[in-house]
Amino acid sequence: MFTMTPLERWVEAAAGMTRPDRVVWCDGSEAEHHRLIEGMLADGTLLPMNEQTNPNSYLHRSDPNDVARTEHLTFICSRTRAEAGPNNNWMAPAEAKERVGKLFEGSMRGRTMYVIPYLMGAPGSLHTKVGVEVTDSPYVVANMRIMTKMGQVALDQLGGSEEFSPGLHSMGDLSPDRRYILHFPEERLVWSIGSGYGGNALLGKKCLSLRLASWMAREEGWLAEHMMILGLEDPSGAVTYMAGAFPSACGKTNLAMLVSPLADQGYRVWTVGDDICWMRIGADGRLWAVNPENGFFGVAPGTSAHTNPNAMATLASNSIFTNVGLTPDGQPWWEGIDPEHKTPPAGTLDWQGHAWQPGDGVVAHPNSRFTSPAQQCPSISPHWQDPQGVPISAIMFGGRRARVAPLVYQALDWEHGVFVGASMASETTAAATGQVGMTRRDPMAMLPFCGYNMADYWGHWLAMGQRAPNPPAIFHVNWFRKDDAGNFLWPGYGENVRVLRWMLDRVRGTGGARETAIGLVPTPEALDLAGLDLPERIVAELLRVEPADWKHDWQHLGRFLEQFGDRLPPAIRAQYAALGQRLGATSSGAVEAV
Ligand code: OXD
Ligand code: MN
Repeated sequence: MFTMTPLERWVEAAAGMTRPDRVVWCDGSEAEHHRLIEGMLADGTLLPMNEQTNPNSYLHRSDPNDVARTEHLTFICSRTRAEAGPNNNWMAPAEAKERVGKLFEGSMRGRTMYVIPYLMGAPGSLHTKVGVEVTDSPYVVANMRIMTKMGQVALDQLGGSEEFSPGLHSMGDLSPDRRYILHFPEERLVWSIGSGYGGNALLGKKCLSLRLASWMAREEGWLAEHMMILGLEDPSGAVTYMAGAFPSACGKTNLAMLVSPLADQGYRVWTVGDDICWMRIGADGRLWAVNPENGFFGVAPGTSAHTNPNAMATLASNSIFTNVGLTPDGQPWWEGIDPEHKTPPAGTLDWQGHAWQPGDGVVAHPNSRFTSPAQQCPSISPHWQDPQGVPISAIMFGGRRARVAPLVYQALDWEHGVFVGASMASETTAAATGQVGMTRRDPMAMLPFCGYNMADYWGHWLAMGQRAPNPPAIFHVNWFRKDDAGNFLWPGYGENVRVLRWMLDRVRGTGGARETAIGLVPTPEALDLAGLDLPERIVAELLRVEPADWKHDWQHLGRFLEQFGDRLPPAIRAQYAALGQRLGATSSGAVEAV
């Protein structure tokens, strides 16, 4: 007798609620892809690009109301509010299903429902998770085909099992008033309605691989992090892997694809991933990391042959561009794409399709993106899909800090490193809606992505350090320090390899450092700055630790940590107090509460 698999039952229930005209199961094949693209070209969802310069690439313009992740409309629907923590919006699961279920009722009438089985990770790897997204957006299908391993490969891995994470997505009417991105971590379930953009709609990325995965990782004893992963090759040919957490649009992709000015000395960078990193403790006691994604969903503005030649080569074909400008000969255009030309060629259309004139606003939306296959990246590591992952020797935490943080410092040990990650802060960017340039605390760059109470998350990080006999060294970096006139002090981009080199020296037990109140800062001689022409005064400024600024930051941090109350792990509390003591900071109301 015919019995339905758990997946078939779930899909049937989803269709029963949303009432699509047809249901299409995606197999991930070329033929299916072509049919979808043809359909989207015909109805204007996609525009063709220049087949000579950008083969097999398309432009999509999203609704102008739907251009970035919407954190205020994103919820964790765990059974209790305390489980979600002050770092998340929370809705009770029953209330969420009742309220948002009404919006899904019939939301796919007149549309096709696509069923996308996908893998996050390499087929057969212990790290890999199976997801299934149903969506009424063919644009989402085309993006998921680049960003994940989609179709038959995922069905093969799933078999008849119920080990998959279901995600229900509908464009709804795209009104922000009826937009919800809901996560039900106990059911491994996502419901997203009212947005077709990026992390709101490509449910394998932020929703499954970070919010739900962070929850699963705590239960299963691993880490799901918002980190790029790179391999630094040294002159002996050995490759040392490093992971780095930075908030959205702070240069993770550029760092992961860095072109090394020290290549003639034998230092070069291999790309493993640019956004997500899953780490497990290996038999050797080290953390082993995989990038579960299959492509890059990179921020376009600022990307150029100068800032990131590997990204430019990656996006040169088989790519989807969202909300960039379009030149008259069908090429993508964004601010910074051509450092020689600040304005686009005459006749360029802006991201909304209007003819752009000098004096108009931006050509590309500041959060415009390219979606490109990872294997097209010239610097992709030969090990980027190794099922066991790559061993991580160093973890970096970083953000945009115009003033307070030096170029780089090392944490004293794992526990201090977890505190350094918990203290992260950054000036906000266009990756999420809201004001740009405000300093916000963003621990481990996970504030928008941690699927549970962050106090428990720090507790989990601390426990992982106790279980891993050989944990990575932890560093904090800041490429964005400015002088009083507002100029960046550090050239950044490829030159960041000089900081990676110092980290490598430290991992190997060499590399000069001096101990400061916040951690170990390089001595100026310990950084290889040859050929950079940086005046000594600037180097000193880059490495300066200013107690007055840090005292101020410490108080700001205290007010942030205070929200977590009794749930804050004692080790974080102790690290906070110890930092205050080293800074000679006087206690405040906030501090007492911590
Ligand atoms: C992203 C983000 O899209 O962090 O990667 O916003
Ligand atoms: Mn990201």
